[in-house]
Amino acid sequence: MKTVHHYTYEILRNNEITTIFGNPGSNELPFLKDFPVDFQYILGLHEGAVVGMADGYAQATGRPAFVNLHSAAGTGNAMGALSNAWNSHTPLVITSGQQTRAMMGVEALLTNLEAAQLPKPLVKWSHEPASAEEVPHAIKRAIDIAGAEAAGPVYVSIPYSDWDVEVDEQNDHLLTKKVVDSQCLSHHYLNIIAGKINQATNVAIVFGTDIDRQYANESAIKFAENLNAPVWVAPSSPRCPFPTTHPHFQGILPASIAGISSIFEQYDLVLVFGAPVFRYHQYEPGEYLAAQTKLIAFSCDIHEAARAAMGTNYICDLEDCLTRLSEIVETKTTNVPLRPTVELAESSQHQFIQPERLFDLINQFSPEHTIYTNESTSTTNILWERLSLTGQGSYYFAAAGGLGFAMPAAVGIQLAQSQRKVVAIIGDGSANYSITALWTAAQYKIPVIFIILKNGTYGALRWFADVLNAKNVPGMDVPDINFSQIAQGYGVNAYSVCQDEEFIYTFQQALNSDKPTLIEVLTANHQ
Ligand code: TZD
Ligand code: CA
Repeated sequence: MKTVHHYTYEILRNNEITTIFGNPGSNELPFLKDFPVDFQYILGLHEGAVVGMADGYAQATGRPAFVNLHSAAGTGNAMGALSNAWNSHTPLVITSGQQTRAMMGVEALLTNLEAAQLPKPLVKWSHEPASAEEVPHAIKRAIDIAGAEAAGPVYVSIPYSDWDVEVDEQNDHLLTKKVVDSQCLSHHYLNIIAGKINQATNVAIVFGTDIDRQYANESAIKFAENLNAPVWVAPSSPRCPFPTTHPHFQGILPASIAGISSIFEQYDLVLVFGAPVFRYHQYEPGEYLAAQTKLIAFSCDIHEAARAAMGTNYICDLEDCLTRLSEIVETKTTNVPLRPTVELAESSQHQFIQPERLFDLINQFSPEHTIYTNESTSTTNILWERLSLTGQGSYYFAAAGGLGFAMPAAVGIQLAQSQRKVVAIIGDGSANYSITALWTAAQYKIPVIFIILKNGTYGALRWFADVLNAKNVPGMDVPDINFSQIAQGYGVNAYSVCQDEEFIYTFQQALNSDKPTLIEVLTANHQ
């Protein structure tokens, strides 16, 4: 007879999952015992970093990633990271160890109370199997639910007494069982949509994160070119769906109601593909859209579509609908507006490198196909203006704005994409939330380049305090943190720089290294 342990690893293998991200405790040891040689275990030192790494890995592979956390405390530590995974439609199968069934009732130490409730509402499905016999089925069910559109995290709590239980060989069916989901628009709807596009005079396109996640980038370019329409990237987009170097690219939309409607005032039709309508942030009230502007959106996610404040919203596969629409829409004859050219920043004469200049240098010296993760909050607009983000999977940002994503995500992405360079651009505030990702990068020789922008403050919050007219707010500064010492303590080569030449030199060294590097860059003179 085969055990729950046996079937679980077989199911994972059959679903091409052989990497486990985790932080173990006693409840998890019976799952991890006799760890198969064809699997790799990636140890994270804090569960926020564990889920952040798995999130990056899942996003970069386009496949569900597997996580093993320690009971309630481990799950609790991971909740911030889970909010990002939930919002980026990242397929994650998160398991946690539960107390042995015999002692759950008396609530022995490490019992996960109402385990299935704990990660809600940030999971698509959450479950604790009613018996050991159900565990293999629950694992397969979790993988299928996580991966199907709209993809997202799921959670399974497994009592540690279950692993050695022998189960029915009918479970063999789970090894070949498949779920295929396909959401193609009918001809009927496609023709209605094409009719509306063809009738419109001025059309604007918005591309969002799911274009990149569903590998629809090339179809998005063809569609925009065939239609001859300008393209914006959706507000707060966690991925880059359209090349920032393309002549149709107009920039990233502002994240406010009034800001968006004023940009689209002159258009009679806005088409949104693969983004919420819209992911607002700062509250600037106004019309959602001007009266003359209509909106049609295409999404993989019914909740996203249902919560949109306006428009006609279709649930469909993005690649399919873009390709088929491209064939039937008529090219617009209006000119695509030219984006004002961004002047390269001057070298600073001071003992610091201004962010604009730093981004220009990063852009100039990064090799082709570099992947960036970003958690330098006050410089995000500068990044979108100055970095060449081209090709699929070139940019990752915390989808829920939860800090502590971009450092571990970079480690997971680099693990998945050994052929491309991964550069993590991190603020000196953000760097503290998942700093332990440095240790995993060092131990597993994952050669991420971490660039820390050191301005000594929570810059984005200072900006927000102005927007909210909130004066005399405490807790806005983070002085006196030595990131190169911290990084060295975790085993990562690290440098502190404040001038262009120093940065260029260390960055080039880092690009040629097969180990991770941290470069701490002074970006303001008040520390
Ligand atoms: N905690 C978590 C987990 N997520 C958050 N988003 C915040 C706190 C609030 N927060 C922001 O939204 S931006 C920010 C904080 C604290 C400042 C980040 O500072 P930084 O970057 O040094 O990383 P800048 O460029 O100086 O803003
Ligand atoms: Ca900062």
